[in-house]
Amino acid sequence: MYLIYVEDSDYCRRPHSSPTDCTMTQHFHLNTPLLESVSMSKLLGATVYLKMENSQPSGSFKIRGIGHLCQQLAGQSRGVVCASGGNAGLAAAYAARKMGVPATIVVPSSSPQLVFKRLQDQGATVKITGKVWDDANAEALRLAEAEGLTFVPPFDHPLLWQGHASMITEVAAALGPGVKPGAVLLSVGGGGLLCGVIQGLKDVGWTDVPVIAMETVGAHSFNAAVKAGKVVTLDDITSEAKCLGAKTVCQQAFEYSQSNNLRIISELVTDQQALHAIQLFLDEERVLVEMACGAALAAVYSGLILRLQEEGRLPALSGPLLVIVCGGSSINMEQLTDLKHKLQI
Ligand code: PLV
Repeated sequence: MYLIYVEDSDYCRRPHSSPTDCTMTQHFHLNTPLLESVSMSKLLGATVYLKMENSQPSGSFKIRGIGHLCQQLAGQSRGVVCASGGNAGLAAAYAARKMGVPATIVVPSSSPQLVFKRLQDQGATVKITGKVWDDANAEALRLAEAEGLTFVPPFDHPLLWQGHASMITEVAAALGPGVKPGAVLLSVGGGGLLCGVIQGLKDVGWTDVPVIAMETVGAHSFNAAVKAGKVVTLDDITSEAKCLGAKTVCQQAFEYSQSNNLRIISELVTDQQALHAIQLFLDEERVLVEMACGAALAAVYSGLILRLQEEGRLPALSGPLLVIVCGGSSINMEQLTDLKHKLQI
């Protein structure tokens, strides 16, 4: 299965009879594994399925939406530009490389050093601007305008959500008819993953499935919006989960949170809980993910889901818990050790 997709992606680099060949026929993401987690299931007392988005070519789910958007908008482009905490940029760089288009990725100085190198390895020009993602985004918008580049937003665009939605269609196909998740667990940064998953739930008729939307304290723009009853902008990003660090969540994510037809539960964990979750996940599942993903995993490992059920805020699960393992490339053993020192675990 994987080999076929790799060949398919290479197809996009060959000359085509028409410029739309690539856009029409192929996509860059993989159909990722859906794995049962025995240890999480034991902890929760219910079956837990992991949608392994960490195994995407660019290391996270981002390639689904960004690959789709690039194919729709960047076929004839003189170059793409994306501001990113890391993973959106890696997805844009990957898609651009496959399309033979130059990529400029603007990252804030707060992103770990290892991200810069990974972006360069994907053939991207890396520009470091500002302290947080919002600063980098202002520069990306300026570059797009000044140099006529195609702007690739990391989380706020319907084409991204449409691309991300494919992960839920895949889950529906893998679970088979009659099986529906009891809840979906995911992380929220700017809200693109949340919007994509909601789109996917709509596509397969699962809008009654509750979504548990996790952030870390200090990167909690969605939670702040839900509490304020309107989109708000955080003063700063103080969490180490830099890829969740958009100061303002996208409007669509907030609007979904207000919908009476959806059930979105916004919750927070500390950086320490997210880091602890990364370590447990590495030990139990033998997979290393970054802090942004640890935020979601921590909902299981910290007992938060059980607490939500005890408090009557989450109904008893009527099917398996679906965990979106969003992945992320801003992690290696050195970064993990640094985080342990910084957060004193
Ligand atoms: N990261 C974006 C936004 O950063 C980026 O530029 O890469 N999990 C991982 C591993 C991520 O990289 C991200 C987003 C998320 C979750 C959250 O996704 P979102 O932004 O669509 O809610 C500032």
